[in-house]
Amino acid sequence: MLNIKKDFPILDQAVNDEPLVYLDNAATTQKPIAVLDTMRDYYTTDNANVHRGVHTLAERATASYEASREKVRAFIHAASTREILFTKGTTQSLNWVAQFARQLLKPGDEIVISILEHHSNLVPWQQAAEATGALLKFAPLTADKTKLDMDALKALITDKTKFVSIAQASNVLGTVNPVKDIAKLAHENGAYLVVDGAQSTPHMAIDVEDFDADFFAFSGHKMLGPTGIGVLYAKEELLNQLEPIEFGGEMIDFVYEDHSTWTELPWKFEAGTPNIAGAITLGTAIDYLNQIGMDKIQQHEAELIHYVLPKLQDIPGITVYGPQDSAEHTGVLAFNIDGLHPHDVATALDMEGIAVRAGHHCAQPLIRQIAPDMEACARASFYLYNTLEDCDKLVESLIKTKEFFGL
Ligand code: 7TS
Repeated sequence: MLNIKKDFPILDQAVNDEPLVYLDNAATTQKPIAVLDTMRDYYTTDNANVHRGVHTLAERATASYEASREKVRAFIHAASTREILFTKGTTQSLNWVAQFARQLLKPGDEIVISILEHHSNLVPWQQAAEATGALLKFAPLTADKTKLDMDALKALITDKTKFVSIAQASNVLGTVNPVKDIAKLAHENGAYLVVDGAQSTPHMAIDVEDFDADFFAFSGHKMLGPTGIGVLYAKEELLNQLEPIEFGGEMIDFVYEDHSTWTELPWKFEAGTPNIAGAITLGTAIDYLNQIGMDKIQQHEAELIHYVLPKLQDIPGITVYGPQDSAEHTGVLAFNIDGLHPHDVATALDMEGIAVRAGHHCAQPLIRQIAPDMEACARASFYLYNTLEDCDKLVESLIKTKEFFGL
């Protein structure tokens, strides 16, 4: 198992007089020293605007910014850096895709998503459907409400479907959707596949060419990078057809009083001064993950879940959502305890130094189905720096919390 907590200074602190146990990694992750150093070094020695200056600092900043784009390309196995657009994060990436979709959708066209989507992969599609007269359809969960119903999804995708947009990994159920199969279904019906990779890219090896996504979105801050930087991957042939979403500096070739022309990919989509420090620092986060190896990270999380899921299931009155077999479960464990509101669970755990999230997890339609009484749940989400001791602390504290509330 990995033993790398020492690389993450923030984890070495007490919260409410208890050693911090950080289990809110699906919301955002902590940063290793190497990532913190890159941010500081960039502003200390290289800070300049990119793509415009000929002076030395501008050249250094531009070289590092573009080197980071290459690191992202390699990390997700894209064919070309022309396919890698820097954004603020998954939410902006998916909003861009839904804006692009407006350029392609006609009244009567269909968009297929699923009921387990994060609001970021739902609300932009509602808006696109409303603006274009397209119809938004939802693939349901299986009858046991533990995962996406692939048969139902298959039946929903027809030659009317123009976009299928699905999370590769759920931020609540802890499931992984078979995006390669879904890409095939979409493409057989002439639709584009959009993949929300926010919860998968930090945790497993990604190969966009292998699963043949047309668009792929993820956030830097969920994979040890800073906030405010994310990525939209899109196939080059598609980006060549699409018009930019935002206009201004950086993205133009020639500007006249009555019209303008656009520069080449990928810069045609990156209007204005980008998040240079964020992009460069994301590159260091990718280096850090690569040094450990995505397969090892996935294995580490699998071992944690294999250890902790049965212990949680043994606590009387607890319901853990998603698959009940640890082999099918990612490092996201959403749960409720009978008779306790999840906010009380999260507050009680915080008193023990444990950080978990409680609420609807930006997936209200899903939560209404899996936890109709509470319309909320608690969620412990694990990452590469978590340990078996963290798992033990969670289980002990949940038992203590139940005793405290007389349950
Ligand atoms: N898609 C999924 C599947 C997510 O889990 C999240 C964030 C997003 C999109 C949006 O990412 P952002 O970086 O643009 O905010 N999920 C969560 C979560 O589960 N708890 O806090 C944020």
